[in-house]
Amino acid sequence: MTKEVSRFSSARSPLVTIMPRFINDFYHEEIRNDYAGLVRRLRTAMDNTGLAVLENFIHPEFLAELRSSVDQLRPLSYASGKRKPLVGSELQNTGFWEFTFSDFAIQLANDVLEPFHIRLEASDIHSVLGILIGENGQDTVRCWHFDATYLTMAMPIVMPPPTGERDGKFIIWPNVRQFSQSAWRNRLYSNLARVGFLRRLVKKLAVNFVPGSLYFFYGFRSYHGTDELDPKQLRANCLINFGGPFFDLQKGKVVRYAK
Ligand SMILES: O=C(O)CCC(=O)C(=O)O
Ligand SMILES: [Fe+2]
Repeated sequence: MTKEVSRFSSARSPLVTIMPRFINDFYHEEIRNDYAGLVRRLRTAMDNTGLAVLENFIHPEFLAELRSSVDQLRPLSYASGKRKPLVGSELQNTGFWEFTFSDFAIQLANDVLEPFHIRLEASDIHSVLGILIGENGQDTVRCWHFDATYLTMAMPIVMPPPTGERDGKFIIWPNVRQFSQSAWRNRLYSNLARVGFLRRLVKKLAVNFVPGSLYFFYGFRSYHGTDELDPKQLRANCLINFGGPFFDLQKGKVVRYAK
């Protein structure tokens, strides 16, 4: 067995000794004793409902740190007048970076995706911090789309109070297509989605993200986006993006998705 295979084996917990500080205390036992069960639970929820959740997964102290990073980064996001999602080195030296490139996050993503015969490396992971506030923060509202990713994790940091109206819900039409590296099929589905066909085909979920919880969905397979948002409200969400069919193709990796 090669080193890489054993490293990403889902059979045992990767975290027998060191528990990352971003994980809330009451997950430690489950991760130590039944990591494989946690992975299965996530995969089943993603397959069956389209969205998996680890409630209160982020340690409160770490979440507080992320919140202060949002406050610090906010001016950078609006420096040009228009909103700019923060990516790459802009997130360096923050908890966002620490989580994104942790052994835990990459191992969890690989284990969840294992049945598809997908292998991710650190260079396949890209985080985006979206800070929405004011009229300039409205650019992404109701811009439904597919992500390019196999797996997207959403790590909400600040969310408007869930009043039921214009509270920036996350809307998802989950698993409306399979993973594929075919360019024509990709275009076809994007067009079908744009004209509303796929949206009529499956039931959508509308979710008020809760800061501290961690959400998982198949980005490439799921049409989704942010619903209407009161411009007076601050909404900050970090998306952690894991690989994708066309990124693999660009690298010369042709993948036969096992399901
Ligand atoms: O924050 C959200 O509601 C989703 C944003 C999203 O899907 C994206 O940035 O790709
Ligand atoms: Fe997205």
